[in-house]
Amino acid sequence: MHSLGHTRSANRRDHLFLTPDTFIRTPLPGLTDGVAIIHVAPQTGAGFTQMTVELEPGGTLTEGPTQRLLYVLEGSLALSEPESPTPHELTAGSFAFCPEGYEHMLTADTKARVAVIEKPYQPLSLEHAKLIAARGEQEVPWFFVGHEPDLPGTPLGGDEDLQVRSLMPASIAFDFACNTMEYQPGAALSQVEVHYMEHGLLMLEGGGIYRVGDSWYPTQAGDFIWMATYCPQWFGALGKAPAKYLIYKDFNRHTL
Ligand code: UGY
Ligand code: MN
Repeated sequence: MHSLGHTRSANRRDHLFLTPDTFIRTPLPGLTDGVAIIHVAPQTGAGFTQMTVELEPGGTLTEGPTQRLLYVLEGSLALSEPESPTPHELTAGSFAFCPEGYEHMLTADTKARVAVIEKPYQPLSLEHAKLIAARGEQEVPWFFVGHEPDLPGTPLGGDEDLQVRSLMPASIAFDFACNTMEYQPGAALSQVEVHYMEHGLLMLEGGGIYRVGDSWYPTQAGDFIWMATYCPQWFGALGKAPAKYLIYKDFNRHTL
C-alpha cells in the first residue's frame, strides 16, 4: 500500500528511529546472494555500523573492515573459521564475535537474516594492557560463539521483570557491549537514562513506547533506533507478550 508520504521513521540530531517501511537494501563487498540494510553508520556521527544482512540459501558473508558481532535473527547458517575443524551451526539467537582481521565465512543454509555490528577496535593503552597481562588475563579480544537463549539473565536493578543477557565476555579487552533486554508486559526502565555511551537498538519481539531524546515513539519488533551520546532514553513495554531488544553500546574505555 502506498504510504502517502507518511512513516514513523524520524531523523533527529541525537537519534534515528527507523521502521521497516523505510529500509533500503544495498550490496556490499564480501556479501554474495544477499543484501544489507545499513541502519546506522559513521556518516550520521555514530562510532560504529549496524546492519541487517539478508541472505538467500547459499548466500555468504566474509570478513568486513573491522571487528564484528554477528547475531542470527532468522534461518540457519554455517560459520567457518580457523579455530574449528567443522563449521559452527548457527540458528536464531546464535551469535559470534570475530576480532579485527579474523578470517571467517558465514554461509546460509536457508533464507536467513543476521544483525551485524562493526566497530573499529580501540586497543588498550600499552600500560593498561601490561597490567591486565600481569593478572594472567587476555588483553586483546578473542573469537567466540554462543546462543542467547542459553545465557543466564540478570534482573536490571533487581527487577525480575526486566532481564539482561550479556553476549560479550566480562573482559576489559572488549571495547563494546551487546546485550539483550527482555521486558515482561508492563515492565519499564526505572529511570530516564542519559549517558556518554551511544546505542544501536534492534527491537526483536513485542513492543512498547520508547522515549528517545524529546520524542516518544510507539515501537514494535523490526524497528531500529540509534541513540547518540547523552541522548535521553526510556522504555516501557506494552501488550500481552514480552518485549525484547538487542542493544549495542561502546564500553570499557576512557573517553579521552
Ligand atoms: O545498557 C544500557 O544503557 C541500557 N539500559 N539502555 C537502554 O535500555 N536504553
Ligand atoms: Mn542506555
